[in-house]
Amino acid sequence: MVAGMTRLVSRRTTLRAAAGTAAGTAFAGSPAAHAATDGPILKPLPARCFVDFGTNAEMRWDSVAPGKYLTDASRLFVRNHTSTPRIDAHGYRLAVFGDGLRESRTKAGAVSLSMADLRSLPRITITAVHECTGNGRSYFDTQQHQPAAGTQWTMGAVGAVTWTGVRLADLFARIGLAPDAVDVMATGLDPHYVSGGVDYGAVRRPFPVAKALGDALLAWEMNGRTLLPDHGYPLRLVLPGWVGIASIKWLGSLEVARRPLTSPWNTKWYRMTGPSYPADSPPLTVLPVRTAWELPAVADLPADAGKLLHGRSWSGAGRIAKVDVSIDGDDTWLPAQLTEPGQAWTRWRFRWPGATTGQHSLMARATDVTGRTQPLVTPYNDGGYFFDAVVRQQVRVA
Ligand SMILES: Nc1nc2c(c(=O)[nH]1)N[C@H]1C(S)=C(S)[C@@H](COP(=O)(O)O)O[C@H]1N2
Ligand SMILES: [Mo]
Repeated sequence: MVAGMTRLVSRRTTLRAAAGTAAGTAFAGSPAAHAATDGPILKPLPARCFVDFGTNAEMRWDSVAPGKYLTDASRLFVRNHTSTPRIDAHGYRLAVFGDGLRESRTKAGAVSLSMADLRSLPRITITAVHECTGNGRSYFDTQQHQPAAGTQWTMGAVGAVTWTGVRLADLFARIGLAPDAVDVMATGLDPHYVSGGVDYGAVRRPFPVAKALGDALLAWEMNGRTLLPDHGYPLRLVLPGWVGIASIKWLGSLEVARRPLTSPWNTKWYRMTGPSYPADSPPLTVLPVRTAWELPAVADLPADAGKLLHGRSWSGAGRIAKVDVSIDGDDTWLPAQLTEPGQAWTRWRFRWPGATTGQHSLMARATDVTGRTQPLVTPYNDGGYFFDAVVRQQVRVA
């Protein structure tokens, strides 16, 4: 395979050298060559299953089937900075360049990989939690009375899916990295992100080489099927356990550098900012522990004995060890039954004995194997990130 990749790389280099600038325009670095958009989100967003925010859409937890472990691609939340591009997989190329490659390459001289090239590499399938950094943001307002600007997600900007693709470590082993490579910049092919009159360029975020050589994946399948356009077709980066923004969709290029890289997505956004955080608070990486009930925001339940309630808990760092439920406002906590104990994403159920008629506020909190758990209050941050406090689930029993 190493020899194959060497041939592949040198063949393309030769092609490019021969074709000069013509090949330069054909390559994936230019979104105009491949990306046409005709709506912020292309997949259907039935109101029963989604809250539609325009460029973003969250999954309704009360539409989740308790019997299903993974989240269907058709039901998974979408978070677009602009809109879903339509990319022709045949013309698609991933560009890999930078001075962090063993053989330093400029963008114009990048290693250029087709989907067929990538599919010829060893493939793996992993299961991972996929979640937006700002999931739960609306609770800063509704539960803590301190609103944070941004999409007012409840807890539905999350799912668990399988990803199939090639390990970035395997690709980089074939291309060859410099021993002192530091950072990798992943850049998307979607339209530039323009906000408040400022063009911030293509959506892009750097990450350390250590993560690239760890569990990072270049994925072309979700749940065993070709990626949907909204989720990054034909290729996206997946950084398991990390904030959603780290997993760049419609991946156009990877720049490997021997110096730290920056973009507004790791300097301006997706960091903790606000009165209680230092100015140099680091870019957010590992997702916190969170929990959702498979119920609407206010659930109406009939007043009969022994209600079986369902929910899920997840963590970016580790596996969920236990989930506890309080039906008396934090006085006593009772264990929920975990369906997949020890997984990063687990279903759970809780039998609520003899609920009295009237209004109730239920609490559920998970603890992962690293001991991280959910607080009763999440310290405020301007971006509304990482709301991991216990959500008060409203229930009306009649
Ligand atoms: N190119 C590109 N990649 C992107 C984004 C984007 O707007 N453009 N959004 C990011 C954010 S903030 C999140 S939470 C996830 C959402 O992935 P999904 O829409 O497939 O659920 O993709 C990330 N990758
Ligand atoms: Mo996100």
